Amino acid sequence: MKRLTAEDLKARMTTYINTTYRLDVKEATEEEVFYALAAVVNEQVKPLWDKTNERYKSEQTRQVYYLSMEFLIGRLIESNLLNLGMLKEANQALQELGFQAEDVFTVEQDAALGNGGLGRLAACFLDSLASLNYPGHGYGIRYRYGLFEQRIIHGNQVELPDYWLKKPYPWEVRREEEACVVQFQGIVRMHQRRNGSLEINHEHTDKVLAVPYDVPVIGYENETVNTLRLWSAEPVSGAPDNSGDQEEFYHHLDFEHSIEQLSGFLYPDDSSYEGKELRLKQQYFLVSASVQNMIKQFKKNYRLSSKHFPEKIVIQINDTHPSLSIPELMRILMDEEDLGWDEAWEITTRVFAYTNHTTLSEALETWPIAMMQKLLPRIYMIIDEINERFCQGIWFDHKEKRDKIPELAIIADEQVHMARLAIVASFSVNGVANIHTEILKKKEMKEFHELYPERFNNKTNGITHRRWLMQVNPKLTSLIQDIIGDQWVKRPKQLISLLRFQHDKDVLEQFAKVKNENKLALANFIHQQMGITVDDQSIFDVQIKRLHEYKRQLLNVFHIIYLYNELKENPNLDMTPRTFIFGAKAAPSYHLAKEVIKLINTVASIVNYDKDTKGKLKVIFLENYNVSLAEKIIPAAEISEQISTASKEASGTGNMKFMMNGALTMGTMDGANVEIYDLVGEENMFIFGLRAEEVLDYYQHGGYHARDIYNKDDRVRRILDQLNNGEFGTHDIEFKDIYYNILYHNDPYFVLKDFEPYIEAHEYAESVYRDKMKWQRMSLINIAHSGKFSSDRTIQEYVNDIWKINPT
Ligand code: B1N
Repeated sequence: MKRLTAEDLKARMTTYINTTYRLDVKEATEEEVFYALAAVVNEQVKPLWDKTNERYKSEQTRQVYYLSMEFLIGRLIESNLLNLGMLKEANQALQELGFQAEDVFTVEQDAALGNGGLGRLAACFLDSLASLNYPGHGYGIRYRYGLFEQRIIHGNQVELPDYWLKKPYPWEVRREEEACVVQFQGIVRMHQRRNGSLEINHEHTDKVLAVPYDVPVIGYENETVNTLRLWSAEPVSGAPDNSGDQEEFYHHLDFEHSIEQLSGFLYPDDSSYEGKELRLKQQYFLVSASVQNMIKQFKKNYRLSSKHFPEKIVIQINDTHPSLSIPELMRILMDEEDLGWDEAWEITTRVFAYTNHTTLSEALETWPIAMMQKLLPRIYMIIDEINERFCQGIWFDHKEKRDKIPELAIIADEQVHMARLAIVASFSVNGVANIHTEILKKKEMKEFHELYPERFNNKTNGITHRRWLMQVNPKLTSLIQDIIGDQWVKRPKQLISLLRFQHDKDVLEQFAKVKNENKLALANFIHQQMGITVDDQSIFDVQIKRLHEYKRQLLNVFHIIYLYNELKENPNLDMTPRTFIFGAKAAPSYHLAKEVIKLINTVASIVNYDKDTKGKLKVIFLENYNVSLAEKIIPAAEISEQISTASKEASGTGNMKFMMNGALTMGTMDGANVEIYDLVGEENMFIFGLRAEEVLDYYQHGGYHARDIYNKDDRVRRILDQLNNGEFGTHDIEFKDIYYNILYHNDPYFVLKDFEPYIEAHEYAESVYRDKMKWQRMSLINIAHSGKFSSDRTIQEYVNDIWKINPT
């Protein structure tokens, strides 16, 4: 495929604008130019997409499907152009046509079909699969409303609906011919056939049409274009029959009315769940449509019987959210393909692999039996049978575990335990960072690990270096290319060659210059957004992620309040100026998280306008944190705050993005921070605080008393009292809930316990920062080791150990 030059791009965009809008380019708006550019991209992509599909079909390729309730893809224009090898050319073309590239790119709405790390990981994985020429596709939901838009009003988070499809989404293609019907509720009848087998009839169901919209996933400078298939819920055609039972008729009307809710909005909970029936419906809608579609394509394209399914298909389920795909495949194999239980089970357990993303108890999905039985009667019967056979198996074949059945059973205490179902039916169970997988094996899933040790494995997360280095940080990218060439683009581990320059003062200065330019760009953006001037010579200290108690934004704020108090006592304090930058959305129902957002904003409004802190402290809360905002902030960051309570953050992926862009990690020994530490060593990051074993030990045996720290440490007492007695606050603003949570609920995330070590780590960081060359050397060492965290490495491990697919 020929790459387009800037001239080609200009010519094609011009033609598009002339013919579609009947305008001269000069008269076109940014929006029209954006659609023209997207159309040119799509024109390039179409033949590659068709060819990729034909290839998979003609070679009967083994394929992986990544099943996920979330794909946090953000904008695609730049990454599509980058992967097609035309990003620089497009920038030039736009400029020559008289447009600011950035203004054109930002016409595209972020596709915020995810909450945070889990959804963004799915998006990075798709990019790596295509870029490594692997046959791998995503199945998800085309939510009409993505993650809410956040406004900060008087310091409070306010949520607005994210109607991202207002304008046409240029990357999707509706594929009505691939639509299928998903059924809910109804009555299950069994008939004995003459040969003794059972015939299952599922009748009087509520039917929903699942219509797919396909988004191309373009590989980096190769000819692979895979598919992200997103399902939209629509009524099945045909007017309801009003001639019979009136009650049934009104039930039907009621149901019709509720259909659009199925793909209506994304639940805004990250690492926690609300056991809402609509969410369960969404999950079944996704998996039923997806599994039906896989089987249909498999039969049509490969012309094999269903017993060959596991040879050609592997399904990775992204946490338990799509785990109903397991009984759904059983249902189709038995009720529609007429296989017996044993055959169906043999096939199913060779197809599924399950990734666990969290050990937080509030995120573990369980559904009430009654809810599932009513909504999905046939699916519930199958889960019940899986459970029955599983428990029997333990009773007879694992006598030593008989007393553990209550904690192993899939159905127990009136609930269906989805993680247990996923483990029992999958041939692979993986965690997302070493420490997380070890905790699964030794604690959370200990009993299952003892039953099935061979199923457990680790796959440390990754991020696509194409988006998170090459696209977001072109200056750093070209500097790296000038110094070590571009082998690392295809083999990111080659970034390690940068180590040879760690003592080259000239090189270090060039890195410092790039960072400064990126800081200046962010400072300008902040000024334009908020009207606040930040000192581009100050340390840019950044914490951007979902707001959650375990992520401990509160610890960060306590540090800031501490610095503020110090400066108030001694305005002449010799201190390197700091800018603390936050971005965070809180789940709308998460009260304490919202209080922390308010606290950050309140502290900001005090600190930013106090004469005693002028020039030394600034606090910036950027509203509506999303993928596009992360892309602006990360290249400018110097300190990356990764300060979760040890053992709580399964992996983290922001930590990797910052490292790759030269920020130094201020972090606990948690998630993938541990693996950053293993690579760069303690001298090249700032590690502090309790270790995971200590935290787990406190939870198990007690022995932590937050109040003792409050009593002993004046700095801590001062801060907490300020929260309690309304000192931070003008009129009605106080933070008693935070105060009570720490002192009366014994500080469940160890904020006070880690306060002092955190302050010390910051003091040390500040002292290092004074030595510019030392800081730059540490930064370069981090970039050099960041290649491990390319999702290309992660995907290669999934391929080798789990998926066993081949590149094409
Ligand atoms: O998944 C990321 C990890 O890097 C993070 O450490 C982890 O917190 C995150 C229920 C979740 N775990 N669980 C969720 C999201 C939505 C939801 O409804 C749970 N997200 C994570 C990628 O592995």
